[in-house]
Amino acid sequence: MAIAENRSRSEWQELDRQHYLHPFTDHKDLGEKRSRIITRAEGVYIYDADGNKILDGMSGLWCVNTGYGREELIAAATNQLRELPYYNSFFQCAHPPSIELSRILCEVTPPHFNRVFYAGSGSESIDTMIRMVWRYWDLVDQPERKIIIARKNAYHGSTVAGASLSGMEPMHQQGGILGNIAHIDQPYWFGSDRSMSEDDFGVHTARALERKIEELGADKVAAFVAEPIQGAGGVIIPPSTYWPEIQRICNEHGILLVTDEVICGFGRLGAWFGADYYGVKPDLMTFAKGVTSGYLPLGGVMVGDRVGDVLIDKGGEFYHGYTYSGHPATCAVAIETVNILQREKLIERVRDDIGPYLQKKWATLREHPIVGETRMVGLMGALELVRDNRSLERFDGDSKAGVVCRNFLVNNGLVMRAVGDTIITAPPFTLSHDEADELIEKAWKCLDLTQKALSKGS
Ligand code: PXG
Repeated sequence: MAIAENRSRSEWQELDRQHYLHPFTDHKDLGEKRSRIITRAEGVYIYDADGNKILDGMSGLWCVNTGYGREELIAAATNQLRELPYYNSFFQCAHPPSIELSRILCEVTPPHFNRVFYAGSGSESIDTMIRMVWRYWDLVDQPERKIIIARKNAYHGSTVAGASLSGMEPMHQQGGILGNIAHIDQPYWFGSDRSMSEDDFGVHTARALERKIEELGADKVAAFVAEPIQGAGGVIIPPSTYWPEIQRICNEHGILLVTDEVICGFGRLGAWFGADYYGVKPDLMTFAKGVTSGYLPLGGVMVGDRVGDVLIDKGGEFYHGYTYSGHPATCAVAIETVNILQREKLIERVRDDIGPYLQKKWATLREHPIVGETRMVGLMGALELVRDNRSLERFDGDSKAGVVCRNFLVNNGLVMRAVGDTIITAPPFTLSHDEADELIEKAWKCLDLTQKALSKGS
């Protein structure tokens, strides 16, 4: 049964304005503009309270990877809620869904991952990971190794630890940021002065890690944490030289390597994890979002043997955990999500079929007069808006080209996100070829509208 179906769109908007504080939202501004009320979804489409059908080019928020309306996931949740809606896994208790999911996750991750710790979200996974990293170094008698290095413009969540580790200046300016965290530049070639080749730039930006380690002292550095491809920061795809150099540096200095797989994990790049795609061997991997296809909230940390063996052999009790660590219904949905990915070969589909299909079409957008670069790996892509696609001159910040384009997109039935003047997309793995064509046609049309609107304004 839908909730209070009889309210009109404007009633919902008014109640929303009065009572509901949204994430990352300016409420004065929202109060004037009003929210778009999304009422239902099916396949790769969402529907709003006015009946508009909108192609979801963001899979919700990078999570509904197997698409909306999945009866198998709904059944997995309801069956589990009926059988055992909740029990904790503190005090030497466990239940079949959390144990079974643990087994499955250790099977789909690289062989050195044999243990998992559950959380309720990506941010909680990051907090868990940081506490684990510090605990590890204490247990191996190097307690002075405390500093965690992350990257500018990274997004790792918005709890105190998540916001601290994230490299987002506006978040840091609002205070409450932890110590023992340092940031280095991101491997954003298009955003650089482009005086280096992409390959040289990849090595150069990876070596920023080495320079930072030398500056801080290797004996003070605990870990390096990075998204395989930065998501919320604008789909920053590193040059192919980047990750091998990062791996070398972490190995040489003995520091832990952590990949934040909250977006890249569970198939987004056409491989199970970003670490698989780039051929790196992280010690820990954080995950959330795609593990349940977004149907219920679940996150966690995959613990590699280097850390796991020490935690267990020497660690005693780890004073950490959440009420909802390993929640039975979320674990049941995650098990079924992995089943769907395997049964329907959706990750292979991203790698061999819809991924290459959309990538090829996406690349044609580069011909549009206001597109300076297109890039996409698997089903995770971005395009850069520029004033002129030959000189690559960027719009000035005041023109808000990204926001203008994003608004045209949603009003024309396609959700993509704007990060500054970068337009990003991450559609569900079930996107058909026709739906991919629709995405590209709508994108082209909205680029035209954006170009017209901005040339009028200038
Ligand atoms: N790590 C990464 C890589 C993420 O993308 C988190 C951690 C935190 O997850 P939770 O579940 O605590 O939100 C994220 C979340 C955006 C956007 O605008 C991206 C995220 C969240 C909200 C908005 O692209 N990613």
